[in-house]
Amino acid sequence: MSTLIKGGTVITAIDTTDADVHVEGSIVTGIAAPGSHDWEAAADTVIDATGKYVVPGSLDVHTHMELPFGGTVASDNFESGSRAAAWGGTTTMVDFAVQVKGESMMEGFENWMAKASGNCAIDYGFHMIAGDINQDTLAEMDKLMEAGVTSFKLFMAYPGVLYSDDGEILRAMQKAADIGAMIMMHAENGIAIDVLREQAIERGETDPVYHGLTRPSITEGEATHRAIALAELVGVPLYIVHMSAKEALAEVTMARDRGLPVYGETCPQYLFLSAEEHLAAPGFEGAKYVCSTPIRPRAEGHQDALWNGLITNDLQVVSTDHCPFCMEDHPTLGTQKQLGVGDFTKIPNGLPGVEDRFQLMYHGGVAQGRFNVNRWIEVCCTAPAKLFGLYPKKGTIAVGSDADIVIFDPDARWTKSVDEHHMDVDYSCYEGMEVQGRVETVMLRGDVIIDGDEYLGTKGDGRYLPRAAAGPRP
Ligand code: DUC
Ligand code: ZN
Ligand code: ZN
Repeated sequence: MSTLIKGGTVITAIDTTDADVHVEGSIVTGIAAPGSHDWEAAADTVIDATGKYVVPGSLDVHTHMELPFGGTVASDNFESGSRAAAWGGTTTMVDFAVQVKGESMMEGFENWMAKASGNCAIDYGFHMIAGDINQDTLAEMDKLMEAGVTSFKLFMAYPGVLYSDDGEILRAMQKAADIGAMIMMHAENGIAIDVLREQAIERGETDPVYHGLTRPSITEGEATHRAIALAELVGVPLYIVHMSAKEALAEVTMARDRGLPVYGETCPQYLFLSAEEHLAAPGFEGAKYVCSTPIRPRAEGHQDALWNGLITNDLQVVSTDHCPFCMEDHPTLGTQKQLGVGDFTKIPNGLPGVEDRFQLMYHGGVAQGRFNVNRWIEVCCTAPAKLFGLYPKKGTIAVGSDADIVIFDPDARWTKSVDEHHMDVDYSCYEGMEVQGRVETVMLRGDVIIDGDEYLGTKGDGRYLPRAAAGPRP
């Protein structure tokens, strides 16, 4: 089965070239000047991409499909969430398997494998959330590396649930350094935040806006500083997830300037939404935007700092932290965001985004003139693939790479709405937003799975991706 994609502009993190792309089976087998090779006659399928961008399928390396959280479960399961990802031009996701207290890491990994396998529309891998660090579970990290889980997430937030103290963090970092793994950090001072939350509730401050006010940016900056210090002590690569605070970005920037292998990720919600407009929306509306780290006040300059961090490469990756919960009762999962009516601490943390990210980043990054198309591909495709051991199989268009390819219309203008998205959640964070740039066709390993308005894939198309350790520093 061979496919020719002709007439388009092929964009990678480095190059922008008018070229034909030849695909044989699941692999890219040729990239050449338009019409210079006689591929058309023998091709089983010819896709005309004239006037369109031909870009790599993107990677979302931070999703939480069907994550149990705060007495409910994220509303997108692996089937619905991965299909929605495909609609948005994402062909690889790396989700988080969770080890809870009292459980082994392997149990956590096997549980998440069972949820995902046979259900995903796109290729998938796992990071491991280490929720119970002790001598036995640390020893298991070798086994996880063998299974292709080469990154471990720790929490400085959520005391009593997923929280690790500094000693546990240090031990996990030491082990990760020994075996060549990456440490991912949810960097917020959860102990301080818990005090602020308790005090707010005592004062009767129960609305969603207090979620953000009790997780001030200084608590993210402090935790980021501490995480970097511990990682430096041990000599382990550190990736700070879902950064929303300028103070945290300043810490990552300083660490990188000192030459440390420290990396930063942000998400569209921190680039496009604000505490003033969204978290502080009237009534219970702000619950839609409750996630951790929180969406921050635009007036404090966090958004501008984050965009700037993407421009300067102090931030390397844009992922989503996709973890949706419905505002009204979910048909099978029941009450979700409304668990927190009258008490913001009970609002499940998380919001939808897996379908939005790639197109939004074109809109905000390229169409609005902040960076060029190559940087868009770098932060959404190439850097995540490199950092998480999937490059060059994923994250670029090159001879020998998987034929995960998106045909993208850079001129299309459309309005985002819950009515047109495919995520299993009853609102869009970007309702009514007019955007430029749209995914038209999506190919997963040589098969077209999205063609305009049609989903052509089948449940279970996605394959598990055992990941290598991160390569030499990207
Ligand atoms: N943050 C969220 O908003 N949801 C899930 C986990 C997390 O860290
Ligand atoms: Zn987190
Ligand atoms: Zn997360």
